[in-house]
Amino acid sequence: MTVIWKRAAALTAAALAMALGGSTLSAQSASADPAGVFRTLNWENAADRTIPGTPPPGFIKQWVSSHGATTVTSPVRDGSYAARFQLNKSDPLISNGKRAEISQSNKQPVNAERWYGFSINLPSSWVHDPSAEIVSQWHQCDESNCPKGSPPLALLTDEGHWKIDFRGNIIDLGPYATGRWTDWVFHVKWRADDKGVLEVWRDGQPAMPSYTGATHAGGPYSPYFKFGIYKWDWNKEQSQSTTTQRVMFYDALRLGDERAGYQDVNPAGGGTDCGTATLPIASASATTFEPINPPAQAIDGNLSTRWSGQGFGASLFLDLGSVRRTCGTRVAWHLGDQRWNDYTVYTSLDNVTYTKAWEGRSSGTTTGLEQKLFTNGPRDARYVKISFWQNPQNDWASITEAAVLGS
Ligand SMILES: [Ca+2]
Ligand SMILES: [Ca+2]
Repeated sequence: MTVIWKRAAALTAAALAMALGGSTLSAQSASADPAGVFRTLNWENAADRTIPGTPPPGFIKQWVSSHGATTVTSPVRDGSYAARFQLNKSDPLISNGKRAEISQSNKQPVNAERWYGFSINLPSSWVHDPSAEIVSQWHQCDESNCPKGSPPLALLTDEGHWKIDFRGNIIDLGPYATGRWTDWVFHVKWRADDKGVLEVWRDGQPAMPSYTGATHAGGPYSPYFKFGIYKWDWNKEQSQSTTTQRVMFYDALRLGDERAGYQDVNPAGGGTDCGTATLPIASASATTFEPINPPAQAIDGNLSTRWSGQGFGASLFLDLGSVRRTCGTRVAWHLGDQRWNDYTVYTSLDNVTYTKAWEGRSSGTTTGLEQKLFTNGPRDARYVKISFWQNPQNDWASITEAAVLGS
């Protein structure tokens, strides 16, 4: 289903990428939580690993069984730990529903601007089901003078698709993939007047058109965030569901206020898997090369050997051997301390369709490896293409070493 916003201000993907690009470097070098991120819950801090007995500090327990919410060491989006939620159809009710959720306080400040970043891993057991389930939601306040009704915003899975329910509009985001992490960033200005904003990104790409206008129905508080599994259908007498259990993993939650930005809460920005890990490369090839400098010399671990190919658009291809989660490259250029090189990094799943992941210029001040994280965060890829455009001295692409970052 397609939603046409009455007051939509659509942001093109290109404009968004440009807007995001400016803040990429500062976020990459940040070691502590940046200003504006008021809570990180990535389960790496021992004091946060309180489940299933009690909720992490500052959060509220909304699970009833010991299997409801636990920490695990695999799979993880970042670091060494993630949360695992399990909801069985036979579980008792809590807060009038079948749910295994962790909740913020229900008293969020009125007119709050918030950034929410998190990553969800649906395992292969997350089979298609005729009834939907909510995996993250923003619930209106519970006080007596709050407007009643459904949560103004929810992320759900339904019939094999990711969907957003925003004030009763269902926005179909297309099929979900199981067995991998999907990164989400939500930016909301919680307003009951026309000054509200909703923006959503999935895996570094805009997931829906930007929306401006009222984001909730008002009241003395802004909506509060809950995450985990909520499957209301299991509490109906005429349940449509054909499943009896749901298990999912959740990691890299960051909550930011109006001082934060996209990269501050982006799961890809804080993930250790994008800091130091380089992926094995099965083989290298190129569109062109001179016989004494073949493409294999760009992946031999030796900065004194190189691939050299002549001409505008000369390209080096790196094959990872299988689809991996990739998040950037490290490239060292021959004579890299004497001249810069303009180049573009593309990725591909099939070696047929390539999409741009990064574009820019090397520093011109080092012969060592220079790291460039992908502009819009991690992506699945098997093939990485590095295309040379120009340097100030000649028309030769000469890369001494190239590596791919990922997990
Ligand atoms: Ca973690
Ligand atoms: Ca080399």
